[in-house]
Amino acid sequence: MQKTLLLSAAACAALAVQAAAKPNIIVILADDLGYGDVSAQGSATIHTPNFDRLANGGVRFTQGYATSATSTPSRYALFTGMYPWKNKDAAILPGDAPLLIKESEFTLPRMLQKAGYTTAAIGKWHLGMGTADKNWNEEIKPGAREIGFDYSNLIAATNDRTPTVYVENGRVVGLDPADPLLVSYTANFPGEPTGMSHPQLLKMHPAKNQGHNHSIRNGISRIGYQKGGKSAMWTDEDMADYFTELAKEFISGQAGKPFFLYFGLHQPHVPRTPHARFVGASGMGPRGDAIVEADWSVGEIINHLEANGLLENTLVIFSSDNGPVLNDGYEDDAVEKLGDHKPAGDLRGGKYSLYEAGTRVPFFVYWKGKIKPAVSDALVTQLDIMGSVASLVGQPLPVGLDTRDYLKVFTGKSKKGREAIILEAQGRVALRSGDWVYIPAYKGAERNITQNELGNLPKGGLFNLRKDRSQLDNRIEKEPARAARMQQLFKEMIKGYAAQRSEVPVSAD
Ligand code: NG6
Ligand code: CA
Repeated sequence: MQKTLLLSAAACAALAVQAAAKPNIIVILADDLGYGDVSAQGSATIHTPNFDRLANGGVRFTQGYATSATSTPSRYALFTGMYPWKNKDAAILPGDAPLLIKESEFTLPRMLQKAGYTTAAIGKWHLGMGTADKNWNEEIKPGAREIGFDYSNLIAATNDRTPTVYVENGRVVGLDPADPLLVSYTANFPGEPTGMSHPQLLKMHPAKNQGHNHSIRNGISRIGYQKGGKSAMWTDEDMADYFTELAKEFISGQAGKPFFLYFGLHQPHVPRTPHARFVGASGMGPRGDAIVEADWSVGEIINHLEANGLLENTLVIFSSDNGPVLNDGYEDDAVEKLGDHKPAGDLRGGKYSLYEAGTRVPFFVYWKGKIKPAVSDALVTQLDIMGSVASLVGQPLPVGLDTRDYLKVFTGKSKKGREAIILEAQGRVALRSGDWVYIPAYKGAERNITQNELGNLPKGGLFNLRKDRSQLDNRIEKEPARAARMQQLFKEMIKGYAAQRSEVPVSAD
């Protein structure tokens, strides 16, 4: 009897060690949240106590980057550890796109499965699912499960794209077989109302010349067409509650086994449709209110971990897939009600941009009791989450990946971040190296339809980000030797890939 007791005590100790060695891992990725959209980053114009809790209680990176200035490529890099500009298909995907990541690819969730983790993807996906000619009324395969997620409940693309349904483990949730769901990105289904033909049905209107005027769901016209599937259609205002509840349920369901949760917030991407209890919360209209709602959602998850005694055994990484944008497709007062708020803080540009605000985003790494609160100026990128997590859980990585191990930097034990990162914005690439960023010469518009500055500079750009955070002093012609050195390094790093998917060719000189 005594022996049994002793054994079980030893077994308990072993389990405790194992649990400590395998912390839960949560990656929360906001959608279009800017560097300045978090009150912990100096803004007195918005109040985000839960983002701040992670920022101030963990390592807050002042130079933390998304891989890209748009969603699909950033998420692709997060899950594959590969630079997205190496894959010409890693660009903003329509809602009916096939799965972008190959089933054979090594992925972050698959690696964690090998390490004994139960894995889940909840929220925004935007990596395609199924085949190109999929039937939405059958099992949609391959999808999140085939690249390593044990559980998934997702929106296929963005909240402004059809189909406006949730897909749980490859099946559209709540579908009535008598009313099949049809989706098209080429033509409307005869007789179906669109934002163009039936503007009187809209409660939120598309912005001029920005599309978003196809099929209507919930008084909001979207990009893309759909028909049927009425019982499965989401209600935008309930989306935050829906996904937050699912995340909490998933966490509760793991009963002490290590888990990995990817939580893709849909805010503050358009259409911005916060639940009624957040309407008016920010004084900035729907964009600010959606941020307050996202902050609530993060608070719910952190509080839930705490209530379940899991906070000290959970590594939480919080970031955004790309920088901010105001008018991204709907007339929602984002510009009109902005007031003094600066979504990008003191950074230049925004979503879609090669200027800093395209990719430099909120980036916080929180682990209660394990990571000391700190502000770090180290250069870090979401690309290295995979390599660092591999190191944390002791899993090997195949050769040839772009991700690297910066676990010490992410956990605040070192301030020696990356030497260099290639940044990407809609196929255009730039080099961040040391204190400097080198932006090759790109033709193309100064701003896109959102009015965000794109970083297309006819002679290229060279900025010292330490001295000139806001990129007001272009040194490209003033420091030719440095420009040449950076251009050389840039060419070496992008060898063989550079021009393959640029809207305008990368200029060689
Ligand atoms: C753009 C959409 C924009 C948004 C973006 C994807 C137009 C004019 N604009 O093409 O509204 O949906 O794609 O955003 O169609 S992302 O954050 O998911 O990358
Ligand atoms: Ca985004």
